[in-house]
Amino acid sequence: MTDARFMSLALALGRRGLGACWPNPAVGCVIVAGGRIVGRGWTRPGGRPHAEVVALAQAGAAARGATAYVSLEPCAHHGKTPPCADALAAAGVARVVVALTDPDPRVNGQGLARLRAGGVEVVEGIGAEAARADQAGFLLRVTEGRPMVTLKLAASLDGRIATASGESQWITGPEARRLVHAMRMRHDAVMVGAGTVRTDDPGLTVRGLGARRQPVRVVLSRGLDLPLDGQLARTAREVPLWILHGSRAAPERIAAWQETGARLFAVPVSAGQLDIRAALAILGAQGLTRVFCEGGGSLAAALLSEGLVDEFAGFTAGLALGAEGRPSLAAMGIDRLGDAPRFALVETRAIGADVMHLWRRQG
Ligand code: AOF
Ligand code: ZN
Repeated sequence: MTDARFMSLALALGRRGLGACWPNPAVGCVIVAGGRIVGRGWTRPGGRPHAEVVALAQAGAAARGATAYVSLEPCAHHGKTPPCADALAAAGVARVVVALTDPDPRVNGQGLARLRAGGVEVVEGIGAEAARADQAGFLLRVTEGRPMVTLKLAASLDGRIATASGESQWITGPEARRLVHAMRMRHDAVMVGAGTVRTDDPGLTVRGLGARRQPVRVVLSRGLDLPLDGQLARTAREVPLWILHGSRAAPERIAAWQETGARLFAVPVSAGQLDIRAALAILGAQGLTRVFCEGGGSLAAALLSEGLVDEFAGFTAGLALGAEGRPSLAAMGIDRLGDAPRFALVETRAIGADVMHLWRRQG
């Protein structure tokens, strides 16, 4: 097998950790000796041990003279564990193939330098494009201080999410809804606006997939006028619930929500709306790398308008609801096509009776 094939295995292993490793990246590692895989590892839930440590433990003495494929530059810093770069060199690994350098200032090229200093041959950039997509959340948190945002919208063929009377259950079928739960599990947090909480009373948990870890539930609500007797309030002690509210929300509402076990964060308000960039900066500062936004239309439009939607998962169901149906997005004030956020198609998937298109932000 070629370097590219082994790296794609390392990337696939790394993806297993997505949603479970924050604030750390989900890294994958494959160790190959004499053309055989002798060790595999991926970053463990909570972010430690690192992928290389797991793979080296499996490889044991077979690591001597082997090649290690790692989806992100091995770390160079002494955290709770010694640097992975040193561990690879000490195990006698002869060659390390790396997809991407790690922009964390504690690493940032120093991992590769340590490997070279230890006499290890280093090859960079194999599988870099795929690694950049997988690591988008970690990279954005380190370089821009915010998590990546995946926006999910499920709509009719004509882009409507409910009838005029508000009926919306269900537009997409059970297979699509199951895929949504699988996507939630691959993110650190699920985020919705206050309107969605008021109309749908969602639980926002991952159900039916044997999930051992639930994503953090994030609600944005300027005035904190959310039902205290709904599913979120009832489960706030079991599954983390973070509420980002306007800095002038009523103190008694803040106190009542704190009482439920939710964590509250005040966000500046600009032009009558929560400052969405400030909100994402708070989530990034808390360590979140991947946020899955499920609407509603106002929050989705705000994120899109600000160019903050990195991936867009659009589910389309085979029915038409007409102009009286409710649109999936609030107004975005776009007059010219040139001002519209644009996305490039990554994947098309038939799912039950529906279709899912995955798009990635352009630019
Ligand atoms: C690796 N392999 O599997 C991961 C790495 O808090 P610490 O000590 O665990 O360090 C966290 C940093 O380690 C994180 O910001 C990133 O730079 C790197 N993550 N490195 O060699 C891994 N998850
Ligand atoms: Zn490490």
